[in-house]
Amino acid sequence: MTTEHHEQDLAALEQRFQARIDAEEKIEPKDWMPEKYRQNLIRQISQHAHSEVIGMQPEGNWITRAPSLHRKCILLAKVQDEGGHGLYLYSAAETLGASREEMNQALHDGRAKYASIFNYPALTWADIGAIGWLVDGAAIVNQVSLQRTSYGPYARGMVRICKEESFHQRQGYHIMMTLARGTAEQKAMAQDSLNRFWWPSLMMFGPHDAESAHSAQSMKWKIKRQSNDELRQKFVDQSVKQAEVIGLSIPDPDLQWNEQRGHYDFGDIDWEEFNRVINGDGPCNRQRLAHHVKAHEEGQWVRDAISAHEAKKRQRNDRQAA
Ligand code: BYC
Repeated sequence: MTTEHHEQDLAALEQRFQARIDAEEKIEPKDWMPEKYRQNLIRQISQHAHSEVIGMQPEGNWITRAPSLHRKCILLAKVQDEGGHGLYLYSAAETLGASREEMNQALHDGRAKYASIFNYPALTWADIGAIGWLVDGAAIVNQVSLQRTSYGPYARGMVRICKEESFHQRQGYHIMMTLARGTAEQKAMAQDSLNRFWWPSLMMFGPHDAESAHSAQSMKWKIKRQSNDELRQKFVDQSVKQAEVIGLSIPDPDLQWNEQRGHYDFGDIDWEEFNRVINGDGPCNRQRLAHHVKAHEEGQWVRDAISAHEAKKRQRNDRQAA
């Protein structure tokens, strides 16, 4: 085949692919897809998976210090859920040809990112409330939208993840509500936590649409269904009312209802801070990554044992078949 023919074939395949996307068909692992679609999905899904797993660290830190047995059981279950979410997502990325080893290596080398929010410390028990309420709350807004993403395995993974995230969000809000109704000291602790987690939560949605490197192509391929700014606005609108109900105030003097837009206006995000954190220089980046590398190395014997067991099983099956 000549190069010209090859290019014509490729253009026809790409056109058919876009027509399937436009018709709201889901793309499945064995379907033809443009290489850039595959790469972009591996990037986003693996970073999403890394976020779930790294996100276990700030909360895991509080399991032994939860204020009651009941809270401890709930937090333990929630942190385990996050690990499970990571596994669904790694599996979805594996259907695109990425291996777990490659994805882990990219995380450890600093080539793959994870959500900026997990580079902030969980300093008090109220932070566990704020993480559930705001961080899981932001994650749900983003993930509800991703339930309609064009890649089948990712979309189906999101449906299940969203169900669990809504429980996580409620447990966080319940912690905040309990503290806000408690002593003056407890209420102050809840407010301090909201003050520290509010702005980093808004950063979870990524840069403004005009600055977002991947958005235009991702929207065309329906990998993303709503833009970074649209989703951020949705999150602000829902959170203002939730803060009001429990008597906490959002730390933004520019926050104001805009009758004309039908949305809240809000202040400027500190993009310098955002860039610092996503490029490895946030308050806990080094600590989070070092912990992940250590846990991965300490788990080597488990991976070795599984491989040895699989090899023995194969040998046994081969002998029986012979
Ligand atoms: N943090 O072109 P853009 C959870 C990067 S965890 C770090 O707009 P895109 C939970 C971006 O990757 C929930 N990096 O990118 C777990 C890109 O860099 P690269 C995590 C960020 O992909 C435990 C560059 O900036 N959710 O639920 O179109 C406990 C340019 O950005 C961030 C997901 O991962 C950020 N905040 O849009 C509690 C959802 N923002 O890759 C809760 C899936 C941007 O070129 N992901 N960057 O090096 C997405 O929806 C999209 O990837 C994003 C960014 C909206 C995050």
